[in-house]
Amino acid sequence: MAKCALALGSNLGNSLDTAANALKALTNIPGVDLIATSSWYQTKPVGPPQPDYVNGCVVLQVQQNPEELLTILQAIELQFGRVRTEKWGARTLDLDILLYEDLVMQTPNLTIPHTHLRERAFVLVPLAEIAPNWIEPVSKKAIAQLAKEVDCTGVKLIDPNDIS
Ligand code: 5RZ
Ligand code: CA
Ligand code: CA
Repeated sequence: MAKCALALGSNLGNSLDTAANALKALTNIPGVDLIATSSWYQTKPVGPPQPDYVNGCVVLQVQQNPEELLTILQAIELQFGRVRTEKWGARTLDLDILLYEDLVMQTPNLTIPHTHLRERAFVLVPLAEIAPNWIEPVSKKAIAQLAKEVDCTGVKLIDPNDIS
């Protein structure tokens, strides 16, 4: 079994519902166990102008290798209506592998740790909630430390009372 961290993002449709349902779909996959779930955050878009995102992170124990996991994540994205248009455009669901054990790998369709992990507050803030001491293997810094080093304005906790 391998420990891995994923990011969830959505900024089209009912993003909170989508994120919560995508999480359920993930945990229903054989060989995937949910270890921890972050709060949900409303975040300002980074990149091209588009609606605000809902972002969150999870830590999983998985039997799948990174390539197998990526295939599963892409199938769930499609199941939730993801349509590939422009790069970095708005999407109903985005599932990214952030970390996989202490693995560093780069293939044409998968980079671990995720390319944007070290500089994106919309990923680091939720991840620091559930994996503060996980060492990011490229910078060799803890997630909590990386989260301290980025500008977190634009990343707002969604009050759980507003969800249920
Ligand atoms: C960042 C793309 C800088 C281009 C990116 C999300 C440039 C996002 C998300 C929020 C994207 C990206 C990929 N903004 N922007 N949450 N995804 N808040 O990170 O999940 S597009 Br230049
Ligand atoms: Ca992403
Ligand atoms: Ca993605």
